[in-house]
Amino acid sequence: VEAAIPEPQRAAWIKHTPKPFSTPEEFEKDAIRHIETTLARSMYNCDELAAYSGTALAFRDRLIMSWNQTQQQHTFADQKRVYYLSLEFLMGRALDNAMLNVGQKDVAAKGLADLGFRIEDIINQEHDAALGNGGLGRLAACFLDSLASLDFPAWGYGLRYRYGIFKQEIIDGYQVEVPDYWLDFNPWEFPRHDVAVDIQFYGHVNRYQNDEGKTVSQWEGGEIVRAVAYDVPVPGYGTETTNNLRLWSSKAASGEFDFQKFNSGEYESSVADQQRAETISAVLYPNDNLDRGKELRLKQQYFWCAASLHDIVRRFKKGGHAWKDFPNQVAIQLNDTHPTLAIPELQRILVDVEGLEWDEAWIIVHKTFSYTNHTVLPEALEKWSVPLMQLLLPRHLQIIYDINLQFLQFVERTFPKEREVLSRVSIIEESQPKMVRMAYLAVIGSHKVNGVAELHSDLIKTTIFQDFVKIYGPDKFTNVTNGITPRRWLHQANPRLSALIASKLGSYDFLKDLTQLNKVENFVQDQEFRKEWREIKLANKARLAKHIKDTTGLEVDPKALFDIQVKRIHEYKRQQLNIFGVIHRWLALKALSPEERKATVPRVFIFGGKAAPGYWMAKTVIHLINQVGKVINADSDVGDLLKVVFVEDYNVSKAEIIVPASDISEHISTAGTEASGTSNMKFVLNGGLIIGTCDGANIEITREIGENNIFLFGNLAEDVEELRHGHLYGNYQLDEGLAKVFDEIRNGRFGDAQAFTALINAIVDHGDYYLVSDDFNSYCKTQELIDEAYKDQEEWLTKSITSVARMGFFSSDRCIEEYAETIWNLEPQKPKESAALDA
Ligand code: 6GP
Repeated sequence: VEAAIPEPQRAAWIKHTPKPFSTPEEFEKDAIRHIETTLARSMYNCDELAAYSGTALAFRDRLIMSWNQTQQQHTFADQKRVYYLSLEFLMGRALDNAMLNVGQKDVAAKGLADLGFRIEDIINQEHDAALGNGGLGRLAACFLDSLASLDFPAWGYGLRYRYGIFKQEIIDGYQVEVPDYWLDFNPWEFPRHDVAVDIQFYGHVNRYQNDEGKTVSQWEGGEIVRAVAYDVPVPGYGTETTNNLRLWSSKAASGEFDFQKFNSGEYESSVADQQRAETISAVLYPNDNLDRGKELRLKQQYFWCAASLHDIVRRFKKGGHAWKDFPNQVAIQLNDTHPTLAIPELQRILVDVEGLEWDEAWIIVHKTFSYTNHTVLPEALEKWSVPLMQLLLPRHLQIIYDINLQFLQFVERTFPKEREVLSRVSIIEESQPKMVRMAYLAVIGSHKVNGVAELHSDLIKTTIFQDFVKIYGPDKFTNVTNGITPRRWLHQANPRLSALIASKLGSYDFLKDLTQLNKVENFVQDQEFRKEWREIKLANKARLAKHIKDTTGLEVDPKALFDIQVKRIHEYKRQQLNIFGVIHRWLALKALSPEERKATVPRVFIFGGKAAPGYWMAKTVIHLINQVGKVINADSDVGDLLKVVFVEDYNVSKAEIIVPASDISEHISTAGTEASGTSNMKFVLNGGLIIGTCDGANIEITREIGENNIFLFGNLAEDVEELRHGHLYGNYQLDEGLAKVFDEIRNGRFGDAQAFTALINAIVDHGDYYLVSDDFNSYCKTQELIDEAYKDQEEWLTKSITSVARMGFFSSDRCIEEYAETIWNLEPQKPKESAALDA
């Protein structure tokens, strides 16, 4: 308040407050000013990167104005906010999204054309913000878009990694990881050097009596690292609301370097301190659905949780409310268990720092937090070793022990006769060394726990959290099926389809209420509409074919059936099933006469995705795909009837090209392993059909679009356990077709057979945990059905249109409304002036 401009002088301020541009000329003025002054370039020195930078800065100015307005309004309204804590935000590019969300893309296109640039080229200059691995991180990004578009007072909190997920290069068929220098120029962030929090590590706990004779604990000594905030504006679509994503960056607490050390000649060690501090936010761990238990990762987690909570508590205290009101002002959503340390940290702040009694603090904590589980895979469930936590966070470990003690006493009172339950549900696993089970801590410290698709939410109740359902009752556990933002995944990625739909529905309102897509079904027999739909798909395939040609040199025919599997490479996602199927198809094709071959449907199999650098089996799958591609693509027997492509460095901006270009996409995880999947939703929303197992959200997609519009195959989740048991203890029978595929690989058809031994042995010798052989026949048969179905192009088109029309449920807006109502108890805060919806 002391920093406010005095009343009499405010008129001058208001007069000169920048006005957002709304014509091409005004846009050009802003962009050119930035190019000339912020970038110190001229018209003789303005390449596409400079034009991108100027454009981005002009849009950033617009966003920051609505950001200021939104934040002021939210502070003034003093109502509940939600904080989404996620170690990953896979945002992708920001410019196209910003232009569309503020409704000024046409203006910018015209302005850029006046200056001699094509807007697509300018958009392509931007580096993806790749601060995530896969589904979990992209979901967080879709949620931010929905939260802003629906005017919810919401902040994201994450880490500002200096290096995002590595860039993938394919060299001689192998994945090679290259660092991602995305921060070289990033116009979308605002450093807030005034928002810094000192974070403590190591040290010891002191217990003493305070003046009132109460025993209190104090965490003392150790090391301090500074967290500095970087803010990224998140614009809503068709609204003035611009929310904030706050990313923390680590710095040495002594500032640039320790001047005392410097002055005493210890220059090197003062620089080393600086570097050690910066290491905390240096890299994103490149594991998807896998926990590695590395010390630096625990440091990242605490650093980010502590900085975020400090910020949240500071904002709460400014409102002057009583502590018991904290859960009425603050909801904190834990995106998987990565931010679980926020639970003991809030308890520590309330008890040790603010002096609340343990029990009243715990009520506040428990009402504030809720937790989303994203996986049942055992290798992904986080556990931290007790000795490591004792060293790094001694006070938190005590608090966790106290939480556990209270919880176990409660369980004992409730189930006095079932003593074995106690060791099963204890937060501390009695192993060597002892481990802290983070998922249990998250369940105990939250008022709601949700899974991300119906099957998954049922599974967590009967497997990993079974005992907790008994203890707390079923109401604590709920489902919120994932969703995707139609702004990025339809409007931005597939502008022609979005425009076609808008032309029939009369407006772009469906982008804010995706259920309106159901009206598309009225046009399914409209010949003109069908023709355009088909042309758009073909054009999208041609765009992808061009990308493939430019990046790999391979020519593929856009008229062929495009069959796409893009996602992280993982044994449970079964890219190996797909590539074995390709080999099977190739063998079948070669066995046909040239005449018979002519009657078959040409297919292009397109793969993409990163393997975790230490995940050897996943890397072997990438190698096999590339080796198979090399052989098949050069085989004149099959020619254009079969092609295999691996698209390098799959990321969000590549997905925007790939997703609209599918005829079929593959979502073929072993039943019960894929929590939800979200790319399945993206592909169907863009008029592609899917082949999939009865897993994750595939099941709900089927329910919405109808069984006739999806190609399901394979064993059901309920049968998986028995099948696995049979593999180990019964008489294991390898599928015949698959056996022939393995023979080819073993015979060296695809290069050094040794390279693929482990992949085959996992199936034939080690129990085929992912049921590749069990599902192989059903998979191949279903692929044949797809060939047949594709021959009837009219029927295929009907399926495509009908499916899109029925996808309204899968908007992340629906998903966020569910969280707001059933978990956060959160109301939107409409901006005072709202922008009109606009392309
Ligand atoms: C993923 C799940 O594997 C995917 O099925 C789901 O759609 C996505 O989360 C969003 O809910 N999980 C992860 O990426 C992960 O690392 C720990 O979970």
